[in-house]
Amino acid sequence: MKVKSIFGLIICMQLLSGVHAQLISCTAVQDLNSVPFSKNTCGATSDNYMIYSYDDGMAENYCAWQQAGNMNAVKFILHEGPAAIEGARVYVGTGTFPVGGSILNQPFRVSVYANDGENGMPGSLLDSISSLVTNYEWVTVTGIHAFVISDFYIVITQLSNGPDCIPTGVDETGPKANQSYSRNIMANQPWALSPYQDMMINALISTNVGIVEQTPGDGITISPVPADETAHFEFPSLFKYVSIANSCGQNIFTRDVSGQSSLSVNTSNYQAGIYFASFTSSGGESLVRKWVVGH
Ligand SMILES: [Ca+2]
Repeated sequence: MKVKSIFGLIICMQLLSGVHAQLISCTAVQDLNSVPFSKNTCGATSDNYMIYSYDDGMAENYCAWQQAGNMNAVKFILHEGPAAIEGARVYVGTGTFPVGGSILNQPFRVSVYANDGENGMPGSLLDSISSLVTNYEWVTVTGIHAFVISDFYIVITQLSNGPDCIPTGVDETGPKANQSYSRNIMANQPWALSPYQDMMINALISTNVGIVEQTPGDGITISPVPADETAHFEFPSLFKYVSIANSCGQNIFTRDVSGQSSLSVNTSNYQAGIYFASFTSSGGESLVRKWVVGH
């Protein structure tokens, strides 16, 4: 199954030069990209990750902030969770925008945020890395290690003032995904849907998601295997929350376990199948374990 989808992704890359209609068949073989959206493209540039994108690869416009510190983001819908985010890429064009500016070697930051902020906006910071505009067109940044179990944001923070700053390409070809958001943090404004759609910010998602089923020594056990009426979780008392997501990445259970080292969950109403348990510390760090319910 994995091999099949990788082949599909490579074919998609070859089609990126223009035959957009055929990209739909590519999205069908890649579950993460199964958005009912014909422009949603995917491609593989290495054996280790695939590109999750809402743009058609060609910029009709660009945007950039006047002030460093401000942010642009694309929200990615996670259809098959969870996923490991390895990095991001952003289309910066060929140096024609911002007019009068110089974009090469300008600093920016790539961050992955969970969608747990107010109104589903970016909330918890999952990982972040700083980089420079090393080249024209697509600038790829790896070194991110974020594990997501629901929709997430890739945020580009501008770290230099315009016009000498990173621009973000805008794909104005319809239909639009309208998944692009902006935040003028220097003016203390909240996240809002951007007037610029669709920003050419892509997520790099691992193709070999390593869900650790049992890691000796981390003190987490989930029993029995499979769980029937009840699942019993044991874990170090350092965790604040235990949450459970179904195989679609939807959170179906969260419990504050401060000071506890075990938890029993009634699973009699759970459909048989794969689930993910997240053990989250007060600092926001999570361990995720795959487990199974069978009746
Ligand atoms: Ca376009």
